[in-house]
Amino acid sequence: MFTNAIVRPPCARFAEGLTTIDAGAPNYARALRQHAAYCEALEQCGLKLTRLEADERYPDSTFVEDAAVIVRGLPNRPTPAGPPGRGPRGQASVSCAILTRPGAPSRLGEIDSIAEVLTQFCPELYSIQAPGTLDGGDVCEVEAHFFIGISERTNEAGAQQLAALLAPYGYTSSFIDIRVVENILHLKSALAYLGDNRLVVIDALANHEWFRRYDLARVSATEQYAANCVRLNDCVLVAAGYPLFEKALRDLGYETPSVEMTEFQKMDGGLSCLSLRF
Ligand code: CIR
Repeated sequence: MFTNAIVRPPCARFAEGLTTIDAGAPNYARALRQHAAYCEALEQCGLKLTRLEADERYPDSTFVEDAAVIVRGLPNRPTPAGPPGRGPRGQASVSCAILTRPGAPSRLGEIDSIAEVLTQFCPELYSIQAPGTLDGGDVCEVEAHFFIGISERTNEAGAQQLAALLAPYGYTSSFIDIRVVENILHLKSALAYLGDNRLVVIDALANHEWFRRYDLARVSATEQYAANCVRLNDCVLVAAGYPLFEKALRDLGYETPSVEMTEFQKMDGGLSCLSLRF
């Protein structure tokens, strides 16, 4: 159950952000429209939004997911700070947040404003320390387990620090090296958890030993971008334009609202990275 999300629109310098995609510059006006539609979709899925102002200092700052990992309380599990992590309506509440240390130097400064807003929601805040690096896009929460991608952005020191911070809250972690997988910036470009023991995974990672115990919804190479989807309460929010994957999800019984992501895709951004959800 998710009740909240933090979002930030792209800034006017959005096109100056990092990208490995050769699809031309994003159209800023269209990016703003797509972001507005994304926010509306989150609200339709029942989330209350905290909207940060665009930050002109950091062209990639709309990708807020990379700046923090929000840790929700596990049912019936006391947190290190005290009582079990349950919110007022029985939903999982936030136990702590871990501020990341993005692997791209141009993004390091994004953390400060995220730290500020997270103090409103999180009883404890921790930080990844040098020489560790970690991008939130490499962190995939699956019930009481976290898959952490080792990537061009997240190094082993960062992954190990995150695992150590999560352990007292009852979470186990495992590391998945995605540096060998082509065209994948972050682990969550290739993996999503839908609940009910079901993972969405790209074909190239589907045979990984860690995923054997899950039901897999596989995404073919032609629709790889669609793997970055988000389960939000009764819905799975997907990127528009991937009919095979959308149909597969519908056949599994999910509602699949979709949003246009073309301008974010040009900047290597996926659907999940535009929000921090809790
Ligand atoms: C970057 O390269 O850092 C941004 N242009 C895109 C980050 C996308 N983040 C994500 O998928 N979690």
